[in-house]
Amino acid sequence: MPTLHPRLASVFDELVRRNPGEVEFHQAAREVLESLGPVVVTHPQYAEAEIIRRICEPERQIIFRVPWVDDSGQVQLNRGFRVEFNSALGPYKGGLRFHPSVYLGTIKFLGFEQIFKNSLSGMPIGGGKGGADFDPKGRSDAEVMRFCQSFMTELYRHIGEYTDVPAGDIGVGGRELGYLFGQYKRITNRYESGVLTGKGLTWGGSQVRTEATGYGTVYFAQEMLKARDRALEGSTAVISGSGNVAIYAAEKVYDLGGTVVAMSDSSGYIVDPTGVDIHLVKEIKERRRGRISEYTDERGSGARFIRGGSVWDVPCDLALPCATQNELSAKAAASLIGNGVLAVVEGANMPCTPDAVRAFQEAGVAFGPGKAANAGGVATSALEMQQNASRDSWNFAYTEERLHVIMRDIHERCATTAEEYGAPGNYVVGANISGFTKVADAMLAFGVI
Ligand code: NDP
Ligand code: 2IT
Repeated sequence: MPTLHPRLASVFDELVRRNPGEVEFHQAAREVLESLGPVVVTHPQYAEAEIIRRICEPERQIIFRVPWVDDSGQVQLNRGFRVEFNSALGPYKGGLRFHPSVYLGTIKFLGFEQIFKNSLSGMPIGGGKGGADFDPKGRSDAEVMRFCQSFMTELYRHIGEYTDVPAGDIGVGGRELGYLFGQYKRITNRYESGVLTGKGLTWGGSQVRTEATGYGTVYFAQEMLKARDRALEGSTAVISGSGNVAIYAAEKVYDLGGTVVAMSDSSGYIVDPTGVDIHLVKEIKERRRGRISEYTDERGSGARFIRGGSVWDVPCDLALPCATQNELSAKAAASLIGNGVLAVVEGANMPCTPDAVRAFQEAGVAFGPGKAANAGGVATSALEMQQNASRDSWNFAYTEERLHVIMRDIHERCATTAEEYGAPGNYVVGANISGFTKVADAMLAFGVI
């Protein structure tokens, strides 16, 4: 593990002591602190004003009970969270995750990442994240609706267009956002479109928001490859996950002339050497809420399903982890490197372990961290807020072009900052320093609050 500047080491020690057991939060914070060494030297004012310590402490953390009744009449109980991490640049902004593994440490790591990602996006949004340890798998629509209504019955008092604007994440898509928005509107008696993003197109949503994270990740990958005189056209890609981010990343890989050879879900992965049929994946995962294993039954012809195992054993030029945190280990990195991968670009949040990231960097593989590469989702959420505020709606082509420009700008910001701080080509350093300094300058301007 790289050593930390002494000033940052004491911040990290304090963070571990104050947040015991929250290992993902420790991991996300450590990565940012490792990048900030040169900033402490060039900008002593940040450390003097304790900006780095303050940025590691959420402004507010809300934990609440979510009781609901299942289809058999049984009372169920979940725990809900909203961590309002930093509002220096705008209202707290970040998704809601519904997954049985969610605990405070998950939401804190995601909220922490979100501060720097949102800053880097160039949009006026702060950082936050929320969710619950609710498992939507196997639940009926009516059960998901009752859960969402109960969740919003507490959450509504903490959010608002100028305060905190949630959206989707794992387990939260169009269906859940519909139930959440409906309940917010009912409780508050306000049609406050800007309170949530990722809304349906007929009730205040933005074109391209559904596609934005996946499309943006691939636009970012395209810029990374261009910077190395390589092209996405003609390349093969392996994508983990088969949810929102993975599906639209795959769609954009095809749009730009590449081929997706493998995708996965939590039970295993499919390999289709002639190219994964993304229409079939959409039908199975989006429409039927089925399992990726169903793909081979319907596709036939050479496609295989491997239960368990690692999707990263499939040789490819481009690896796009789009499922969940720490899904790509050092062992998986060694396998990808051995098979000649050119670039690894994170569609998910923190999917590569620190050892895996180091292995890619040491092997000279281009590595795009999630807080830069997947920022297209939240950036398009900010475009949705902009449309809601002006009661306008833009067409698909215009909105996608805005997203494309945003992703090129983020790439440029990361590359320039990395170079400025003596780490050319290191997008982790570029993203962390660039994201941090903007927030830190705003916090300095506000004084000690
Ligand atoms: P979805 O719920 O749509 O899809 C998640 C996918 O990842 C599914 O295929 C799921 O498989 C798989 N997955 C989830 N948890 C695990 C796990 N513990 N182990 C193995 N596989 C898992 O979520 P999204 O596509 O929205 O999110 C994917 C990632 O992208 C997350 O890290 C999220 O934070 C990040 N992200 C999402 C954004 C968005 O706009 N939605 C924006 C930026 C980042 P299964 O169905 O079997 O559970
Ligand atoms: O991790 C993320 O950036 C998201 N889940 C999207 C957040 C948002 O507010 O659109």
